[in-house]
Amino acid sequence: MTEQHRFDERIAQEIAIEPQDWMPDEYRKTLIRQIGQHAHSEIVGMLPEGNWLTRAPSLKRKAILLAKVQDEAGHGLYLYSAAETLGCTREDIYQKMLDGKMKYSSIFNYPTLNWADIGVIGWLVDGAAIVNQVALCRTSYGPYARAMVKICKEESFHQRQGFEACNVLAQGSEEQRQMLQDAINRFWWPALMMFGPNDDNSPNSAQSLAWKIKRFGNDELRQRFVDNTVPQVEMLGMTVPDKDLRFNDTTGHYEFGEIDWQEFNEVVAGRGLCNEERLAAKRKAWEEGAWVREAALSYASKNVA
Ligand code: FAQ
Repeated sequence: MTEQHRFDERIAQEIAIEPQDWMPDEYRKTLIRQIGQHAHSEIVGMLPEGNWLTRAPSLKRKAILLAKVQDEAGHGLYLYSAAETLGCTREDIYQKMLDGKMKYSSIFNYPTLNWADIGVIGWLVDGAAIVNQVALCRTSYGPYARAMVKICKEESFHQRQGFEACNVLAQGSEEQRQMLQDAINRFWWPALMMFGPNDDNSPNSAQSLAWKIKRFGNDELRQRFVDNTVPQVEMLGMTVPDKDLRFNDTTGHYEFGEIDWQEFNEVVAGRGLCNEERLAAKRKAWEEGAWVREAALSYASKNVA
């Protein structure tokens, strides 16, 4: 039996591929790309919410937000570790992100303008992330699948705290309700974009599905998110900014309008509202943290001797 054959059999039988196993070069490359981008998203994703840590409306909200942002850092670290089991170094892929040669999720290139944005990020952005990541708990690469299990538990807390914060605003003053509706209006479409292009425009989907790296197509997961979330928007007494949204009694699913793919492509190409600001912040942190890396290396080398 050839190595390729053994690999194909493991995939067919749903036996996880582990770091020491033989795998096709393209499978390895695809995983480094996806896990690396996922790690970068977690790390860059700390910035929009970090922006509100010093302005949270109460000590309770501040403590929750601080815990959430720290969780995102932890997710980034698991994911960089999972990527490293494939033979890349985190310095290399991190540098590629800083140089704009590796992507991170489009969603983090939108600004957080008011406190409601923080609730809406937890509710909608982490909500979308969970739909995508629950599916990845069964991805074919063992270290990625295992990282996803812990990450999903934490994302679930993030989603619930976001919904709870939105619920408080929804029951507040007219001004608070307007603030919430405004945040939903700005984040709804970008949240739908998190699932990536439509399946017929998704160059990586067919192969990733065949390798069981992805377990569902982009459109199926996006539909699941819309079906889960529209009733929650209604529960808050808010509206979805989509005039084409309607429930189809026959299919049991919501039909929704066309995503602005031009906007998606612009943001992914680096021309969104905050792309430059986000990368500048990460470059600054990397440069200013050089002394910490040097000190840690020096300490480690003394301990070895
Ligand atoms: N943004 O052929 P496909 C979080 C790129 S959750 C930017 O469909 P694929 C939690 C794609 O990379 C967010 N780029 O690609 C959190 C590809 O480009 P490439 C992170 C996008 O990989 C919450 C090209 O378009 N989650 O961080 C986007 O099969 C709150 C063609 O697309 C993950 O990364 C996009 N939205 O499917 C943190 C989940 N969509 O690489 C802080 C894991 C597509 O060929 C605060 N990733 N592209 O040059 C995945 O499931 C997949 O990679 C998809 C894309 C579904 C994102």
